[in-house]
Amino acid sequence: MRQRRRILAATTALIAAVPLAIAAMSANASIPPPASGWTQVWGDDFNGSNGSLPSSANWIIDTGHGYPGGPANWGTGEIQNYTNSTSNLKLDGNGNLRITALKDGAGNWTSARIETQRSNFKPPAGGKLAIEGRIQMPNVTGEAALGYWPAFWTLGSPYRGNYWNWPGIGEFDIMENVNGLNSVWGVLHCDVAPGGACGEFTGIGNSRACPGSSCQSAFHTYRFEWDDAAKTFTWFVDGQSFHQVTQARVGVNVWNAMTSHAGHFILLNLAMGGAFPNALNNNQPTPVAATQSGHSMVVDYVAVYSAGGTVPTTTTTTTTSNPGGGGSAYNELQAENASERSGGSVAPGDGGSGVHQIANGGYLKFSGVNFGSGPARQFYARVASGAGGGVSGLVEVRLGSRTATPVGSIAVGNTGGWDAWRTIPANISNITGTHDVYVTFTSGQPSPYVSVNWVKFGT
Ligand SMILES: [Ca+2]
Ligand SMILES: [Ca+2]
Repeated sequence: MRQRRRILAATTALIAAVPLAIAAMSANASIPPPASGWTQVWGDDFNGSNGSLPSSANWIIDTGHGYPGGPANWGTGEIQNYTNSTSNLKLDGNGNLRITALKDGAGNWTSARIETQRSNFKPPAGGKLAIEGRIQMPNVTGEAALGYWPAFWTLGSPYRGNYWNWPGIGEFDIMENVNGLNSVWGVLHCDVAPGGACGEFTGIGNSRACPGSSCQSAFHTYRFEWDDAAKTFTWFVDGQSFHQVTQARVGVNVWNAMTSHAGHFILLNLAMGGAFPNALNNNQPTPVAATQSGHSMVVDYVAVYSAGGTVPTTTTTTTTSNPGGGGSAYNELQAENASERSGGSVAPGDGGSGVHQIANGGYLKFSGVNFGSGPARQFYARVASGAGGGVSGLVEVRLGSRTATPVGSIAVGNTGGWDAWRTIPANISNITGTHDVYVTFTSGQPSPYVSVNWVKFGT
């Protein structure tokens, strides 16, 4: 499986020199409710008494040095023995799972690895799936951290019981980290190895430092979104997107091989040693004599959410009556009454109704809008956004065609929630006469980022 990683962040070893005095945040009381438009489909909050094992209804505990009949050392070169001992794997009584790596007097390492009983996590056709975990990496850095390799990831269901069909069945590394570096790696493994569409054994990855507090000193939220409509995989840390792979990049056949089976299962493990930590230790073996025993990966929750799925949001075109058609540019043009609409869905809000949760590629058309002699110099949009941190996009105005050059635009990020409505103005060049007005939605990421109640113009 996960073999070798690209060496993207060797220089981040310098972070070990920074004092790490920030206290770890405590566990959440519960799995957070889904964002608007999403439904929680599975989760484990790891509540239970101190010293108990995680729920056997949810999790399989992997033990030893590999699956029976599978690759040695779990296919990665990691050296630890996985056990089901509560010294290595337990609930802490405060709502967290703790996986702890331990070295015994003879120098042998033990740790733990679990995987979900369910192996059918996938988005509804045309919808989205999000896999999210709130995790604190082992709180150890520098030489004492060499060889630590915590991971939160998935494998395609056909891997279970076969063990030799990697990477064609797909592997999504939602969070990986080695050697106590302040970095999260997100990686896709696919197709064949070595080489192939994902450039194995490296995979298609990216990394970044954790926002705010380091990955080691605090909990962070790691999220992976699989969008079956947009055909994208997107990686987030604390709501900030840092990696995306599109179907176009790997090709339809490779994409289908990792998405058209029953789905994926989710894994949590804390490995010691192996190809990835060794690669970031100047290709020298890890762990080393100075590697400290007893540090834990702490997991507050793992949750799986889904959204949409009946109709791909970016290809839905609805023709409606248009009370504003032929009307004045200076009255509110109601989004829900647009002559044409692509994306989002009509729903109540802001004391009326609007088109909610529009993503990249959506648009609204208002036919025959009369600007008179104006001239109009202002554009206003009544919008709300509950988009995650770092998620944003543009609301653009175009005349005559939805591919015309925009005459004005508004950048929209989180307004404080999907019910937090604001009127945002933008300057536009002088407009007179009668035009078909297109309001278009453009973003570099696939998540819905804006709801619109109405738009209007001013002089
Ligand atoms: Ca919890
Ligand atoms: Ca409205």
